Amino acid sequence: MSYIEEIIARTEEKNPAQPEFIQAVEEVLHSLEPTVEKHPEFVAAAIYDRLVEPDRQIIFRVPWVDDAGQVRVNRGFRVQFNNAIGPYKGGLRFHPSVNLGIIKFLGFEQIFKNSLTTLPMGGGKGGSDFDPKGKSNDEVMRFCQSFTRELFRHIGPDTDVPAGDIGVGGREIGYIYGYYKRIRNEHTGVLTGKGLEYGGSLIRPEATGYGAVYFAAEMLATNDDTFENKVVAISGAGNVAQYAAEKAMELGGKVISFCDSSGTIIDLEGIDRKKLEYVMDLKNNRRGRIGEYVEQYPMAEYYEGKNVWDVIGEESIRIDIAIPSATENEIDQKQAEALVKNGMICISEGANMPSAPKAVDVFLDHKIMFGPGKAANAGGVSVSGLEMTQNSMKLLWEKDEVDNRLRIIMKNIHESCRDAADAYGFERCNYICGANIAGFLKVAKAMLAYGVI
Ligand code: NDP
Ligand code: 2IT
Repeated sequence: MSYIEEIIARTEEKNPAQPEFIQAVEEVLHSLEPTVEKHPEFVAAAIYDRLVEPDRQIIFRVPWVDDAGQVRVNRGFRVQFNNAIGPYKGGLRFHPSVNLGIIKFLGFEQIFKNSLTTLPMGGGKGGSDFDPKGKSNDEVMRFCQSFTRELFRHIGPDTDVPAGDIGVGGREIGYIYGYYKRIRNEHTGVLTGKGLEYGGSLIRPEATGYGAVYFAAEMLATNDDTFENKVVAISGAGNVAQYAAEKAMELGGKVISFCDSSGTIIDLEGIDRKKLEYVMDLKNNRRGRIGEYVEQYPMAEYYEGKNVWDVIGEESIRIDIAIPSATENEIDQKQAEALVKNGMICISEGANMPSAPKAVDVFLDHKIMFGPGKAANAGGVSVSGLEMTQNSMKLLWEKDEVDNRLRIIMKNIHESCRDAADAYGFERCNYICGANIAGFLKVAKAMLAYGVI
């Protein structure tokens, strides 16, 4: 058994029933194999063992009262994984599937993602098994206030700075920030993704989706190719999916899909600006289901209970580019094979870990340009970092300033993935190992500098 395999085995033994966390650890550590030989000092200081053990895992009760006056209880989490290169930073996810293993997988990924951005941010993640779907605004507010009643003591602008993720958008950040401000009597940059009126940054809502498209454009450019006239399949219909669609369209791509947990819509005529505005209003204001799209646009097709990748395979729909933007493990091996068969040349992961390990193997075997989540979706946390900078300076940058910085960051992330893959002898399209190694080295060197702490 190699040194890395021993660490993976120990991590599995210590963290039973956390399959997503183990999946993320395996993927990262396997690609770090070549660093073991090059850096005996990392082994001597047990950097790899220390990396898979979070600094701190906080679990708490979140009681709240629903509109019928009934007391409900959810579970809250904040995992502060690693703050070697900056304060803990990462989103909050509200979804019924949330458990400790999922938050740990997300927090672990965040360490390397945040390192890749070049900004000083450590890795963390939090959330709750609360389901915002079907809840009134008042119920969401009461839940957020109860959640913050415990979270507030663990976070701070120089300690840990949460943001949004699945189920946590502008509305939830407003409630959490407002309550934090009230109980701390402080107006600081303790959260990102804030409203523009109270310390938010322009381009933060757009950043993850735009960034995933910028990363895809960088990959395509290595083959002198662009988004022009490409058929683009996008999954999800939330924050990341909406803005990935907007930017892909702007660059000349034809976006044909969205999905939510109820089903998928395929619009082979292409989703234009007006149709996207309909989806944004449906999802962000009316909080409806994506199936309603076909009532407005009957030329589109709705597939109940299926995700985008099922439909593309079953209906043999030709696509060029995929931007999975819903959730982890949404693409399995069979679906990956169908995507390759249907002509896909490039995939940029807007979501965290959307491709299951066997799906990733299919993409690499077929030399598909593959942008792994921790590189491709780093635009969101990058602009969160820029929001923190603006909060510290107590000013607001203009839209173009933030967007240009985002573009440069995504270009630099693409370059550092390629350079690290080259330096460690991986194939050119293997951005995965490049991302893991480049993200890891900075964190490992910082940990080494601190001694054993
Ligand atoms: P949203 O809550 O805005 O949207 C999530 C979308 O994905 C919804 O359409 C939702 O459908 C669908 N979805 C979520 N879970 C499932 C599931 N289990 N099965 C099927 N569909 C599902 O979240 P975001 O757009 O913010 O996040 C999407 C992905 O991007 C996540 O993986 C997140 O971790 C990642 N990400 C987000 C960033 C951000 O800045 N927001 C930054 C980097 C990564 P439904 O409404 O039916 O639940
Ligand atoms: O997964 C992610 O990078 C996010 N949900 C965004 C985190 C952040 O702090 O902006």
